[in-house]
Amino acid sequence: VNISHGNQRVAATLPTGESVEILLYGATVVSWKDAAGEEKLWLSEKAALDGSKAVRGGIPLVFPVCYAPYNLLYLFHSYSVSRQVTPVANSCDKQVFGPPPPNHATSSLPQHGFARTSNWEFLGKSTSESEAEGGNADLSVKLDFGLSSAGLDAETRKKWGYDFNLIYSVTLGKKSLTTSLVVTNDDERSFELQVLMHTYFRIKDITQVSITGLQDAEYLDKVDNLKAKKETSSAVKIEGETDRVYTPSGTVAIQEGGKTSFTVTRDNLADVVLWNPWVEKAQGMGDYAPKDGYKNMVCVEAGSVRGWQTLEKGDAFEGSQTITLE
Ligand code: TA6
Repeated sequence: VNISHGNQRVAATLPTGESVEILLYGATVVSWKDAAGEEKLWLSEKAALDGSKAVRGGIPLVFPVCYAPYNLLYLFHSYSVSRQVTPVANSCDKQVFGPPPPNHATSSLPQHGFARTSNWEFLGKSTSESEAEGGNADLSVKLDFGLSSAGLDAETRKKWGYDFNLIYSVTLGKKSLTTSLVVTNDDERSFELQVLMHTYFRIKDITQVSITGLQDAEYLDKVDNLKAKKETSSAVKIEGETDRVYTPSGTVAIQEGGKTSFTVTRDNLADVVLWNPWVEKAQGMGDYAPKDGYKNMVCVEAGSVRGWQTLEKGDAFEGSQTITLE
């Protein structure tokens, strides 16, 4: 396993050719290639890679808050209650309108929190061999990154002042990539968190893509005034701007032309955000290029974003996703 650590990034290559590259900025995975050197993640040609803003593409890490639809639903709800307009009465009320008061501890943080725009430390690597069929050992390499409250800039500390520690691990295997986050609460108080692994998958042609594993899952539809719906399709197509928070029961897969390209399994991350900006939104993002890039990407994002996880002092939260190439 070849590891290079420099120029604010860490790269690893397996003897069989697979590779991964992570910026210390945001611990953002910016490249994942298979043994043939084919790039599996979508990265905007205008993505800022100099630490000036969150990376447009790869796998940005969203923590401690995801301004997902439910947040807007919460604001919408409190707005409608204050205006004595009947609030959005729907099945997600109980799950979505959880305990947080209107001015939640994360409310003054930037969109999608501070993890993806903080400077992380490279904590080191470990390799492991797993017995593979046919006796040849499957080598994998795990790269660990750390961010703690002590490492946060003062301005962010002021906005969200809890003592915490994050360890984010990226494990590259022959046919898989696992990203795992461990959050420990080092504070005297408990705090609430959300996490989302905002993966931009590279695909050849969005018109040939369908997402499976979502059937019967409830979802919040951000492009249809946040209505709570139930997925009826066994293969969800992307035919326009799509922004949904699903709570699927099992493995989700990305198919191209009916053939599975990726499967995404989750551990302790109940939700999956499905996002494609489509034409107008792609046009409106300054760091989104090429403008027709929406045809070559789909975001399938494993996370815990509906409601909040409460982390008691001294406790740890762990969530991970494993993406497998089929
Ligand atoms: O994950 C979906 C989403 O929340 C969309 O609503 C859109 O805002 C997207 O993330 C990109 O957010 P960003 O802050 O990276 O521009």
